[in-house]
Amino acid sequence: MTRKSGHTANWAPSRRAFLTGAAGAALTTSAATALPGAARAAGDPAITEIKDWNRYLGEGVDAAPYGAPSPFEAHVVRRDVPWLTADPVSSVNFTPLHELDGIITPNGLCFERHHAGVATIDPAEHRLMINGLVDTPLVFTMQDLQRFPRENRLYFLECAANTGMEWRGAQLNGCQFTHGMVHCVVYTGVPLKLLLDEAGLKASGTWLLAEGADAAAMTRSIPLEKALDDCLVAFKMNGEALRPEQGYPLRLVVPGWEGNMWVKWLRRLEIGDAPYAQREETSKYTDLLDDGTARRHTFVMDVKSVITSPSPQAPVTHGKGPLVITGLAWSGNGRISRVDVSLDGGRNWQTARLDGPSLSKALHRFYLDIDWDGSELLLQSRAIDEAGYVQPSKDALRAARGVNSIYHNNGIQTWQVRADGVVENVEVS
Ligand SMILES: Nc1nc2c(c(=O)[nH]1)N[C@H]1C(S)=C(S)[C@@H](COP(=O)(O)O)O[C@H]1N2
Ligand SMILES: [Mo]
Repeated sequence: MTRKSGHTANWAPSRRAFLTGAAGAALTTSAATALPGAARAAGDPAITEIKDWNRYLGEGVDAAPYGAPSPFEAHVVRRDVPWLTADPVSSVNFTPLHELDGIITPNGLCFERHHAGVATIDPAEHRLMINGLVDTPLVFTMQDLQRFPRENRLYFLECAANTGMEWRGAQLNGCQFTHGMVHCVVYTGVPLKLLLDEAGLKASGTWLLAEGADAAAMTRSIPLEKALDDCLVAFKMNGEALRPEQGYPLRLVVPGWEGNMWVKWLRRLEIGDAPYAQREETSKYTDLLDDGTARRHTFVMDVKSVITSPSPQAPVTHGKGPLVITGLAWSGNGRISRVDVSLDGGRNWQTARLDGPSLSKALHRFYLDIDWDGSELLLQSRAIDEAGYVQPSKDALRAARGVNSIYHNNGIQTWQVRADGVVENVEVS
């Protein structure tokens, strides 16, 4: 506070006096309305007094060559649950869904799931190989890949373990932790089909093995049909280079399918005539059923939704009256056609308002704007996709799949909003 303007200081008191007088009169006529902000016209110092940021020059253009959020948003970060995994290099953190709006996840907030830490790759040294049942095995540099026609597409990525801790009952107190293994960004990349055509597929090829360049050398089998349909080899997210955490310089995009198949730090694609039975598709990412058999190859992430606010980390702090209920819905089968919201644990449902673009295999944003009477709510959301699938209750899921599962839980979530506005994770099935 080195520079002060005598001018402003002289001017401010008279303006304050004026506002206080005017507001006193206004309040008597508008006291009956419950308009948010109406009472504040009585003379809130935050509007009547000039703040330092309104008085002094701010930082110049070069203060942050790569921008960062406001310091007042410092709490909006990915978070992990330390007891979930033994070590941070084979672990996960979670997208702060309760703080976000719209459908795009900012790059720095996309949850991370690594099996052997983040590979730091020099793009000049990175290669993508295509081998196996092809006419001509090929090795591409990053520059080679950028000479193919490229496309931009918005997709969600959801880890199959998202909501896995909630199978048996309500566990983690916040949608960041129960549902935060999902993100949605615009990918720029080359359709995988173009690269496979360049190598020339042999008629006997039916499966593809994707391999990462990280210390886990993660590998997954993908049916060739999917690879030729809508998969991308992506090098950008939300317009800028992939973040290291998301697979810089190259990742596979497998729209609508479980996140584990979206191999990061992609270095090799092998064409074969059968699935490769890798660790991540046999002992992991399979669903142990009640009869002791395991469901395998559950690739599609089924229709799902969650209310992001109010939620345990986003309580209602403003009391009764207008309340915005909002959340996200998504489906690996295509677009979301409808989202219903219940205020009473699933007895009655109202159709929510979808807002923003409705794109296949992308997050959809929904809202229900209510006038809250201050009584307890049991909030639920239920999404329906364009294939006609309806998000199931957790009881329906358990009836079909038992309680041994970890992966692929798309059951309906319940938040209890108490009269004091505090929100808890509860189960109502
Ligand atoms: N090479 C490699 N690819 C990987 C992984 C990995 O550990 N190594 N993790 C997978 C898993 S389990 C998921 S859920 C997604 C997570 O992607 P994200 O870190 O961009 O959120 O990447 C997948 N791709
Ligand atoms: Mo995952």
